[in-house]
Amino acid sequence: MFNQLTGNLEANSKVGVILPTYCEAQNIEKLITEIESLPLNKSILVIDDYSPDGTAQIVEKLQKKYRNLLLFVRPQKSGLGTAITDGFKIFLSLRNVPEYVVTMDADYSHNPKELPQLVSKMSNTCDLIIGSRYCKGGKTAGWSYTRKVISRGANMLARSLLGLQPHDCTSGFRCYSASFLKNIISYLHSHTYDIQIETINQAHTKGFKVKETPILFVNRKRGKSKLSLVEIQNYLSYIFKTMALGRNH
Ligand SMILES: Nc1nc2c(ncn2[C@@H]2O[C@H](COP(=O)(O)OP(=O)(O)OP(=O)(O)O)[C@@H](O)[C@H]2O)c(=O)[nH]1
Ligand SMILES: [Mg+2]
Repeated sequence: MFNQLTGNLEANSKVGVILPTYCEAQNIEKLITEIESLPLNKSILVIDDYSPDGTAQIVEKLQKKYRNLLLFVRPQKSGLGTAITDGFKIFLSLRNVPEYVVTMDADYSHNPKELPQLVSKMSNTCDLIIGSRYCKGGKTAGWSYTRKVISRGANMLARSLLGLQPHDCTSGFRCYSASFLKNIISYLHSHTYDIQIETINQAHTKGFKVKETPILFVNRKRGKSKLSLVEIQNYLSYIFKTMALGRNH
């Protein structure tokens, strides 16, 4: 199913880290190096959409150095939602499934130094920890006024129209338990940024516990944002479809 997957598939890691990438050549090497240096038993999985800037080639070079670095290259840009879902499927299909799966952006908006803290908040009573910009102690830095309004508006809609509880429903810096992912994987259909609310929605529907922990989100310094009108439209259409059809559709 995942023919284009390379790297050591026999690793026995506690944490699987998914890095979705589209044109992150300016960020990816430093980010992987920094995650590798963390005191955590982890594997890293880059899901790249054939980035024309050579992101995947940089990862291939790093695979010679890091045995726990996996790479899955898809033939074209296919959306953040399907990238994350493919990442979940890959980790769940390994012989040694990691106990936890972390997702984070590859543009340095999420600080890898906060990753161990995120994982440490997981417990028997929690299945999803959201690195939150909007709970007490969370922050964003470097965003334009428009970007802040988009993010706040997206959260306001998810909370008020879908009844989701977290203060930050759209953050991509998260830690999931593998048992929760096994339970919801066949229900995930999001193509783009709506994946972030679809997973929370699934947790609420199926009675899994979601918590937040504060993070500092810093606007990307290198490379371009991939958030476009199409992504915003997809996000809104997920919300309205869920309202119309109910949570279980
Ligand atoms: N594989 C894959 N990765 C994607 C796709 N779209 C976005 N990404 C990655 O997902 C992460 C988040 O995308 P960003 O462009 O940073 O989106 P954002 O953080 O909402 O927007 P900014 O705040 O403007 O950076 C980054 O690591 C991107 O490279 C996609 O279609 N395919
Ligand atoms: Mg970003």
